[in-house]
Amino acid sequence: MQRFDLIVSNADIVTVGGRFNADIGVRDGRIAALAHGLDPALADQVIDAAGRMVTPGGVDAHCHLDQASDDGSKGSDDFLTGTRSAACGGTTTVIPFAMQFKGQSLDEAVADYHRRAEGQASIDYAFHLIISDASPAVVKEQLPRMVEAGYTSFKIYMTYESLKLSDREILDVLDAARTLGALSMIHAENDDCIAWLTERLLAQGKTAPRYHALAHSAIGEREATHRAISLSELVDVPILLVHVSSRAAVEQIHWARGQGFNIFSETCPQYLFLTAEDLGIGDDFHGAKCICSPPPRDADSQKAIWNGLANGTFTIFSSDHSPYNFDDPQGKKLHGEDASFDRIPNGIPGLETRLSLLMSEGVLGGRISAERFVELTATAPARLYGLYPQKGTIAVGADADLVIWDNDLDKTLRHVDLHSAADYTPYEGFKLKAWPAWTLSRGKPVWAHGAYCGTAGAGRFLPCAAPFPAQK
Ligand code: DUC
Ligand code: ZN
Ligand code: ZN
Repeated sequence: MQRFDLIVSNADIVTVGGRFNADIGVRDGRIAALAHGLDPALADQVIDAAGRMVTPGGVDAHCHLDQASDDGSKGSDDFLTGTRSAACGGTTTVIPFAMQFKGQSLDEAVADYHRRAEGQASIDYAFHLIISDASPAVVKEQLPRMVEAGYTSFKIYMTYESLKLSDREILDVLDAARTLGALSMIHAENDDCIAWLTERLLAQGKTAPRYHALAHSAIGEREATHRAISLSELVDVPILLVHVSSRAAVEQIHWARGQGFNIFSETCPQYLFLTAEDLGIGDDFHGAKCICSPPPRDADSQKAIWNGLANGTFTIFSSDHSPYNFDDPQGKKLHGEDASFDRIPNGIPGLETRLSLLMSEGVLGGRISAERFVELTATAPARLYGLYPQKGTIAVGADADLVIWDNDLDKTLRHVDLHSAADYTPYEGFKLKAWPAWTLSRGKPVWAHGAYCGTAGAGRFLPCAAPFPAQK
């Protein structure tokens, strides 16, 4: 008779392939049995799911934790506080970035981020690389070594002075990704459009946070999205467009899919639940709380993003968690409260609230199915980044990363109830119908009875497999 460390009984299990009721037997951190009527006497611990929905632990494939900067700013969350807040919101795997400074080797960048995560993370983690220096040594010698070692996705910026690559450099990185079977993630905004619009707005005295949304226009996002698609077509390699915010960009992706191009795309909660109006009225500096790039758009774009989630245009749903404290001289007030919008650090918190917002408004709001929720938040990111089936599903042999949901809540989202080190949430006062009752990371509770119960250092590094066949 096989014994279990844990049985989660009477679970309404949701996977991409369907929904079924069963007990989940867990041994040594993995799912060892999915069956009806597992004998509770065979387990050290039993959690009665009481017919509640159980989904795979969330895989948040876009978050910035303890990311270095060269301008004196400092993000709120390190690996301790970021993974803690992720766990409390139902996420059990994060993929933050190992960022390369220009002139730095990828080996140094990766070693630096391993040091930052060591002993801190309470859930499992992998790394994407940010490539800001596409020199031949990096592209030809270092990238192959990195892919071999389990870093199989690269973020490429088309904007931000210290990070952006030229189209020529992007082609070089895409070509390397093709040869290695890796995935390039592209931040698509037209840098010259942003610079030109910013200069004009500032010259007109339009400096308040809300002008950030005008400087980062949907037209610039559409153009860069189309250009990224064209570069991917030229090299004949898949790409992922990250944090898609506007109807105009969604239409480009839809078009590219129609052409048969291998284009993946990601969107984030801020493009469903915020608009440019959240960047403030008049000169109100509080609008800085919602400054991120691309910025939240309008109701029409929100509708296009919801449609894209429902109809399959989007592959994954991530947070782009990149918090800066509002009341902090290293955060949103880096250059004081009178700073022009272009000097305010970009990014907002979202790791902890990603799943509950989408469960509440997407699944319980009748916009997407529970199966699609699982696909967007866990299965597809695990597949795309080479972590499936260890992560992203509920199946025998998979890690026992599970969320047991309370789905009949009438809860108000409050920053004081969250576990990130960020000093605000952009979703203050939002109504939620759902929140995890339990989050289990490899069979161990990290969130239960309304409290964090994880352990710093329990999270393991996950080397990723290359998601695509290598091409000559
Ligand atoms: N934009 C990014 O590209 N990354 C982090 C945060 C942001 O706003
Ligand atoms: Zn980005
Ligand atoms: Zn980001």
